[in-house]
Parts: sequence; structure tokens; C-alpha cells
Amino acid sequence: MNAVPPALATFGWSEALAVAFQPHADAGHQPGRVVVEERGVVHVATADGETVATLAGRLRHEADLDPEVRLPAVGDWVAVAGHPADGPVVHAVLPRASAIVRRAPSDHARPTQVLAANVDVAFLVMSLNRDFNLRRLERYLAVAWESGATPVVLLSKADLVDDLDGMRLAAEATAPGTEVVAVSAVSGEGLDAVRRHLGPGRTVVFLGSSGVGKSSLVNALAGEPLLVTAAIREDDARGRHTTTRRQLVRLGDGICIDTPGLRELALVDGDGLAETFDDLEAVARTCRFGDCRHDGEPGCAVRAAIGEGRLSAERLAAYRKLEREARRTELAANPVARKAARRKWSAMIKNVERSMDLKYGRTDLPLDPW
Ligand SMILES: Nc1nc2c(ncn2[C@@H]2O[C@H](COP(=O)(O)OP(=O)(O)OP(=O)(O)O)[C@@H](O)[C@H]2O)c(=O)[nH]1
Ligand SMILES: [Mg+2]
Ligand SMILES: [Zn+2]
Repeated sequence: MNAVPPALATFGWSEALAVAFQPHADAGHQPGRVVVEERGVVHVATADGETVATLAGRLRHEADLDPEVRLPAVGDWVAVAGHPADGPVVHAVLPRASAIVRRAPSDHARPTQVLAANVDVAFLVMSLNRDFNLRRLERYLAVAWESGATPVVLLSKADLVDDLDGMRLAAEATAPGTEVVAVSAVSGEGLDAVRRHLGPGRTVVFLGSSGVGKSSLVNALAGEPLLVTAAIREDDARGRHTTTRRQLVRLGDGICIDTPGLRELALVDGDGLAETFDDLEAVARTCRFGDCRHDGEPGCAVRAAIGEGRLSAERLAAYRKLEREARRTELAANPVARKAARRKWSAMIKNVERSMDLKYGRTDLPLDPW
């Protein structure tokens, strides 16, 4: 096995990736990591340095036909080859170890959008001013748990608040089992705890609303102004969408991805909800009925916990809302789920017809369970 080229190693290339890449190497392609992705054009870091590449026509065509085909996102490992006329071309995207995926905004051609690929830690940044919103935090956690990366909650601008402990406790209760760190790019508080997640070959991503201080944190960690930052609006404390593209930069001896402030973060599926609502799920397992909807059924442990103040009614409502949303997206985006729902629906219709028959005449037809 060839030694890992140092230029690629600083971007996280490993021998394991080299094994996965072998078929592409055999085809004469070179490995690279996507460091910027903007409307079909990607910037790729290779062993020879950074280059701007376009997508191979075949890859684009396959992606048009099949939404499951991977198109390069920031953080992806790709196979690149030089083309005499078009310059460097991306031919394939390697399988992802993890991916932060949201439902694509409505103007998007594909149903889902990858915000960052191959990340080890997702820093969910929420500032301790008017941005502080526990329901939004649950949404971010659900997306992060679903991604395969480990979420860490960063409560930013800690230098601005008096009631830090109260807000930290609220965030910890909303993110059970997840590390919560209060940080400040101004005072340096919490930066060491953040640094512990950085390291050779490790990739972290910063996610959060505009103006919460994601780019400022990267700069504070780097000790130099790597990224542009700008003041938030005075009247409503909202950010100005200063960062406009997803970008991967080296940070210390690790790698980080800075992202533009998210206006929306809709779930792609419900896979991250069990971890996000671990406390609620644990209580729900002790409800008398396995399929309890916590809607007044006898022996409902969730209702009892809410009555005793051990669980908040808002958290249950938030869980349900995200669950409904995830189901809707799954149906819209996933043909298999859509088909399953359709089958269930036709089974139900059949049952209705049969019970009508039972009631109004024919009595020989048993009901299917559905
Ligand atoms: N007091 C205080 N201000 C901060 C802190 N971190 C960032 N800010 C300020 O908050 C504003 C927004 O910071 P950015 O780093 O640009 O925010 P961002 O999250 O990258 O915003 P987008 O790129 O728009 O998504 C700037 O004026 C920063 O100086 C902090 O820890 N304390
Ligand atoms: Mg920014
Ligand atoms: Zn129940």
C-alpha cells in the first residue's frame, strides 16, 4: 500500500479510504476532498493542491434519473480526472461515513440536500440571546443524530448573558446525553472543550442560524481571521447571512466545515428522533400499551410523567410535530415508503369494504390486520 500523501492526509485521507478508492485509482482517477461546493462547481483539494472541477456529464445524468445517486457535497471524497477541454472533472463520489442531510428548500431540484459529508462531530451552535430556542435545538439534534456524526451543543456568546446556568440547564434537559458547552469567541470561554473534538484526520461542522457566531468561533479557535464575520442586526438580533457558501478549512491539525446560517432545517426522516427524545422514549416504554399514543389511554406513563412535572408537555408536542414532519418528508422523498403507505391504504380500504359487507350482507370475509 502506498504511503498516504501528506497533502491529502491533512484533509483526512486514510488507508481505509485508499482501499475504497482503488477501483477509481485503477481507472486513472485521483482522489480529492470537496472543500467548496457552489451550484454544480466544486473546489477539490488533491495531492497536487486545490483545483476547481466540474461534474462529469454521466454523473449529472445519473443523478437526474435517480435522486439516490450522490452528487458532491462539501466534505465528500471524490474521484477526479483531468479532461483536455473541460479541465478537472469529478467522476464519482465515494460512499459517505456520515452526512448532514436536510429536506431541500422548495426551489431545489432534488428532494434532499447534503449540508456536509464525512463529519465526525456536528457542533450545533445556538446563541444565548434571542436566538435561544429549545424547540429549534431538538430539530438540530434530530438531524445530527440521523447523520451518523456526534452532536455537541455549543451555547455561543456566553459573555453576553447573566443567567448562563439556567439556560445551560434548559439546554441539557433538551439534549439528554449530549455534551453542552457554553462558549465565547470574545472571552475564549469553552474553546478548550471545543478543541478536544479537533484532531488529525477529524472533521467537524458548525451548524446554526445566521449570526450565532459560527465563523467567529472558527476564527477564535484558529487564532487568526480565516473567515469573514459581520455584526448582527440591532433591531431583532438576526444575522445578515454573512457566510454564503459551505466551506471546508483546516483548523489546527483537524478539519472544519463552516456553513451559512440555516433558515430552515426540515427533517428527511425520523431516524434521529429516538436519540433526540431518549428521555421521552424511555418513559413511553413503560406505558401499559405498546402502541400507546399518550392521548388519555389507561396506564399512560408519559401522561403521568407530565402530570408530575418530570416531562414537559411542550416536549411531547414537539416530538409529535417532528414525527409528523418526518413522515411527510419520507412519503414525499422516498418511493419505497410511499409505496408502503399506498399498500397500507389499499389494505385499509379493502378492510372497510369487507366490514361494510359484514355489516350489510356478506359474512364470510375475515378482516386483514393492517
Ligand atoms: N459578544 C459576542 N459576540 C460574538 C461572539 N461570537 C460572534 N459574535 C458576533 O456576532 C456577529 C455574528 O458573528 P458571525 O461569526 O459572523 O456569525 P455566523 O454564525 O457565522 O453568521 P452567518 O455567517 O451569517 O451564518 C459578529 O458581530 C460577531 O462579532 C461572542 O462570543 N460574543
Ligand atoms: Mg458565518
Ligand atoms: Zn402513553
